[in-house]
Amino acid sequence: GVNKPLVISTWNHGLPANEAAWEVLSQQGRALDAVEAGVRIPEADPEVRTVGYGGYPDRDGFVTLDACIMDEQERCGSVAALQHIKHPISVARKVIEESPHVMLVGEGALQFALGQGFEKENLLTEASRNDWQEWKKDADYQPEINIENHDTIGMLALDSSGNLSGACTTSGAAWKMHGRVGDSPLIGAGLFVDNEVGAAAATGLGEEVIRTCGTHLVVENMRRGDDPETACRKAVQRIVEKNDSVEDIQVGFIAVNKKGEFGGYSIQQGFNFAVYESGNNRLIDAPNWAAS
Ligand code: SD4
Repeated sequence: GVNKPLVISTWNHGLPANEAAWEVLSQQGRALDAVEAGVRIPEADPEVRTVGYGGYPDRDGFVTLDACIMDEQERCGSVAALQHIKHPISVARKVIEESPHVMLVGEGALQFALGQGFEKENLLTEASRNDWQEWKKDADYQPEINIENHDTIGMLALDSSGNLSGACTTSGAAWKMHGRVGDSPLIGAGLFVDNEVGAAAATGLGEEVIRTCGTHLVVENMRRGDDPETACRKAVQRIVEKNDSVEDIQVGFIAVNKKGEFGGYSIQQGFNFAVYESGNNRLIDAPNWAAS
């Protein structure tokens, strides 16, 4: 039988996010509603410094958010470099429902959000402002591996009807250049869903995920018969092959297939993901290339 419903998401912050998603899934709700409700938890949490409100700003002190969402009909919506809106994932969903487009960026995305009734807020918390001021003393851009064990949240759900959806949301790389867009809002990079096959999400250094169309690669691997973990491992292997050294690079993938099998794999140790299945929510340490 099919292992459903099921929800899986990246990092420690995936646990509370899964709880919110499970409330939808356990009532025969739609995977799309589940993933949106799920990732809104870390988006709103100022303690999560890598997603939404309270996220680290760019090097000029602006909190700019990236997010995308994709449903079982491969409809997708995305926002990038969006400022002042606490829930970019919900704006991304509105892009599907209320616009003829897939992706809106920057000022245009903000205007769209305000037009849809979203509230303009200050997202730079005291704590993140202080860290930014501390960083500015050296102003050294060096992406960190496994930032406090939470980075982007990517979430994938299989609902009781057997449909897949996914969501991905982040404040992006801390201290990035103003205007930098990562993998997280890019369909096929940070997130990909094909309801015939499976779904995948990515976390870590976005530039490397973009260069390899990471999650599209994971889903295509599953289409050719790989189980989810193997599909993720091969996408990690591709990134490893494209770099002279991956010592300073972390990328992690998670994936789910139509049977409700799931898996994850990362370059470095330290990546984990949360899985909620059969009424039980738990964290799993992903196998990784460095240890293989
Ligand atoms: C990104 N994958 O924007 C996201 C999160 C991150 O270092 O900042 N990773 O690249």
